[in-house]
Amino acid sequence: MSVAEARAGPVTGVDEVYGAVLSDVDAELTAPAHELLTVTPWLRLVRDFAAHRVLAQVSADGSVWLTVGSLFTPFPYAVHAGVVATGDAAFAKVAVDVLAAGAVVVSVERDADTAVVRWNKPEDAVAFTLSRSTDGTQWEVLERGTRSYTYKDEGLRHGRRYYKVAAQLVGGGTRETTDPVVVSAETLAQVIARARKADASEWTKKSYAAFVAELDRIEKAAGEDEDTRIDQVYAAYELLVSIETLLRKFEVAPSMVQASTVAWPGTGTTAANGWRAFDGDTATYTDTLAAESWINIDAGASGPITVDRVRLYPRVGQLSRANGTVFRGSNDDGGTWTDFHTVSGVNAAQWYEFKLPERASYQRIRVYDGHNGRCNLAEVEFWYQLPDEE
Ligand SMILES: [Ca+2]
Repeated sequence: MSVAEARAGPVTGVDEVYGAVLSDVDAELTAPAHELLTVTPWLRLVRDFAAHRVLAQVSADGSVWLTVGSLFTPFPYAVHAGVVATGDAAFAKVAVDVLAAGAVVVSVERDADTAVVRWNKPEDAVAFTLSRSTDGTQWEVLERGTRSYTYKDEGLRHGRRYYKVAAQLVGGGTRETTDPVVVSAETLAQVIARARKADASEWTKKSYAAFVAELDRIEKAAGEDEDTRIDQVYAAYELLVSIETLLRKFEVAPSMVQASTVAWPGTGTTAANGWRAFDGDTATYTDTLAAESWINIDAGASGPITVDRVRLYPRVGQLSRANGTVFRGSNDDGGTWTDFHTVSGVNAAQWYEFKLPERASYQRIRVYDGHNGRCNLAEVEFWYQLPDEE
């Protein structure tokens, strides 16, 4: 490992009234074969003093920069900055530069086919106009007079997009970006590589196999137009069918349910008290009379109850009472019980879903509360997954 150091402090002649001195540190990284370093051996740190922000940018050629990181750094005006490379890398051609005071600095990031354009706010700027070009010559205005400092531009699947920003100044007039930023769409190889990283467990086996087969076909169709093949990869995502489509809810009927006591302070029946956790209404909840209590669900002829996921909605106003609730099952008429899930992490009035590490299947399920939560659950649901057939 080696270290390159560059000093970026105040520079004589810069108008400090603006307080927006921007310092570039350009460095070329040389290192053993590493994909990212091979593709983008240039690194640049841009410090926007006024915004206390440092941008990390990479480049293939030292002229077109893509922002890959950003850090809020509330340091004084003058800092001595050291730059360190981890791993077996070395810096070469290190240079420090200073941008004009009050400069409009535009940067761009890309996530798949979305470009995110960001710019700073010079002190004398009141609004901004953002323009885009696909060739660096013909420009179209995307935003005029905006007070935002960011713009999300979707659908970047081919070619390049250039962006420039003009600031409207408080005293009238405008100041434009010195250099437009440019971002390239992913290559076909990158689009395919990203597609292949899709998590197979999120999709039905059959649909995932069709997706992979389509990727294989596109990859082999070397004679076809590259842009067409990129569009085909995006279209292939439509073949994927979520595994969630195979989930089914076990229908709990009122006749299956019984709480260990009637409802607090002593009303109704034990069946009615238990049913409040299954009646489909998040405003109603089971509320027992004892510190140790439970709700039994006996599936009867509809059993067993097969469970891959438990979903629940806590009692609004007593959210934490859901935590510590134990789900247990019995196949010997309640003689013995096996715990299969303990609730934790509930702290908001919302639905919670718990994926069981392995399937539970029982004739009877008990929602057990030994922590004085009074079985205060507004809704409980048992979900199972249909077989995922090839
Ligand atoms: Ca309810």
